[in-house]
Amino acid sequence: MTSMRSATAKTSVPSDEVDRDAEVLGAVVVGAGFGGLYALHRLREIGLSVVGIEAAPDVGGTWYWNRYPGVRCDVPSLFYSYSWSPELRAEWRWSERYAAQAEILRYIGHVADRFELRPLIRFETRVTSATYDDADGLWTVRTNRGDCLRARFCIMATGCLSVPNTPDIPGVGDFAGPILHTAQWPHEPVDFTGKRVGVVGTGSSGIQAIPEIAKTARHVTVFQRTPNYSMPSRNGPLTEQDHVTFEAGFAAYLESLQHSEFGRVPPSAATAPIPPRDVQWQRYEDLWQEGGGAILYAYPNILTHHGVNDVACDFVRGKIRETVQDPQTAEDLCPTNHPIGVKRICVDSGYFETFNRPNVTLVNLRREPVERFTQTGVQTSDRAVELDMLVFATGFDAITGALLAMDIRGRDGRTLKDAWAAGPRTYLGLGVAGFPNLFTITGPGSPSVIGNVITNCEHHVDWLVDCLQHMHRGGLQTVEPEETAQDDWMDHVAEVASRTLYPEANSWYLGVNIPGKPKVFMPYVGAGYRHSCSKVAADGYTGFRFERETEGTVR
Ligand code: NA7
Repeated sequence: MTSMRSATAKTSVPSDEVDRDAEVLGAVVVGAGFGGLYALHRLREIGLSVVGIEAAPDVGGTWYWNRYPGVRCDVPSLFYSYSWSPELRAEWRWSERYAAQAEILRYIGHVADRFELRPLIRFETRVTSATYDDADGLWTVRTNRGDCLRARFCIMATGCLSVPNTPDIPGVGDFAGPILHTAQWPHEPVDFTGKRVGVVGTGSSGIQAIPEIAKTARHVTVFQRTPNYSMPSRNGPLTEQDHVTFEAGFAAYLESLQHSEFGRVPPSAATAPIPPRDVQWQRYEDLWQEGGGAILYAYPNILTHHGVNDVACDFVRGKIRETVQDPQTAEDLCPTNHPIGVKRICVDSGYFETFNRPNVTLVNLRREPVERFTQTGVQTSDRAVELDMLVFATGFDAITGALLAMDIRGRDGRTLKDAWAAGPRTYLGLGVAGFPNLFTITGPGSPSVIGNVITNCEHHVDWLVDCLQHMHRGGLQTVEPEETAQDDWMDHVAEVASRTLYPEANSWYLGVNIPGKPKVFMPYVGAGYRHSCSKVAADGYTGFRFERETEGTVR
């Protein structure tokens, strides 16, 4: 039930720390990736004074930082685009089916220029804390540059893949050569010519980078802890006709987003039949030839039923064995400890073929663990590998990492770290009980990284803008989830995941890649998420409670 209550008079920000004469903003938006830019655009459009804060020197979010060789989006470019501006769609042309990072960054830069968003953003500035003041219902946002901003709303568009994970492997500090991380890649070209390069990690980033590095390096040694399922992208140029055809079907595509989406588990999964193995096999073959990650929607129950998923796993393992000439290397590259699709499926350009090159060696860390890094390379249980350069493709403290890196304090000074000590808790992935007027774009408990993150960002921004307009119309000062609604939602998120194969993998969806992180399945993988959000709004924001404006409220 939506409820109202009057503001309490507690102050969690000592008054001497805050410049109370400073201009009060409508909103601060943290992050200038796809979510943050759209939030800035929409919030300004509805008349809010808004400031964006971005740690990087430019827009782009994860696409600003991840510039390693071979980096591409695993969602087709035509879909991995903003949907909200017909003009933008009409004027932009993607050159390839799967855009490379540089082109995606150009696109984001173009959006920032075209919609004049850059002047709203303070670049090279990192938010260190955000503190809610019970006394006046405002957030105080501080940065590493000494800014102290006061705002009614705090929009966290900090991204799900923005805090790189560098594992603490013994001796890594002893290594004398350069150490690079795919998620913090240098801006100047990295020359691998004549170099012996070690790559740790075989998720999407490693799988994209390894074939490119191998083209010029003297030798690449791949240190693999878990093999992954990867599908060929069959990348290629896009034509004008491709864009025209896409636009012709655009309305239907938007409509389809309201229901179920790629990568989510539809209700029909529970009752869908299990097709005969040969029928499945042929379908997977067709999708393999088509390229991309479409295997995940081959059947509604592929992510819920081993009878379907196992056949897809066998199929991909068969492809790996067909492709990789050395039988032991092929076996080591075959994923066996998790179902397909329950870690984000990888989309590659010649990954498995790369292991046929004479200058590429696979080290299976399950059989041959790393003992330590040394000054000249890596000592495994079996051998010393001499290296000139080391590349960590070891992923991210995903989904919650960036939120928890800031000191966020809600009512009564309670920290988000404390509130999420046992794992993240949100209502719809949009807000957190006890943290009024704070919104999380693609937060934990929402589909977030499942499917197309851009459309997920757009949906969250549109939802919160509607909510803000509802508040404006009703003279409402604050909004926050009811604790019970949040509990029910998180139970639902967990229950939906438990009916799938997702929990069977040690994935970053569960947080298990980060030592000490609570093991909680974070994304919402049910269908009908948008419908749930719309219904909550249509029913008067059920599960959220509001406080009324009082005299002196800043609007
Ligand atoms: P991922 O998918 O988290 O992959 C990270 C890889 O690094 C994965 O193979 C990990 O093995 C490996 N890893 C992590 N820590 C270690 C240690 N200590 N030793 C050896 N290997 C390790 O990150 P990506 O950047 O590739 O992709 C993230 C998302 O970006 C991707 O899903 C797309 O959506 C885009 P593990 O599997 O944990 O055994």
